[in-house]
Amino acid sequence: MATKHDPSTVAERQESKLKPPPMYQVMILNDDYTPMEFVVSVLQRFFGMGREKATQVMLKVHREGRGVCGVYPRDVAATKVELVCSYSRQHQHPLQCVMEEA
Ligand code: TYC
Repeated sequence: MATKHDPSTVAERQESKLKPPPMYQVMILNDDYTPMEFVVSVLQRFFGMGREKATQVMLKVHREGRGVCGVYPRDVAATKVELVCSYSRQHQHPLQCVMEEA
């Protein structure tokens, strides 16, 4: 067909218009009651950290008040927040987990 667009040209134009999806930092907040060991286990279980990295992040949060556990697309970040909060409540700990746009 003479009027048909060259598909490669169309694809190129669409590609350049698509913005990358916004990313979200998932953070944990310090509190006075959650045991350090529990926080380390959460960072290992839900954020795939090794024990050393998890311990470093936990201590940073303990000293500075908050810290980043990972950066994810919105749905993944929201799911992590829910899982960490419900897991912490199941274990009777007040650990807070939040997300904010990166
Ligand atoms: N501050 C807590 C304690 O002294 C440990 C802790 C670290 C709690 C990080 C929460 O996100 C947190 N037991």
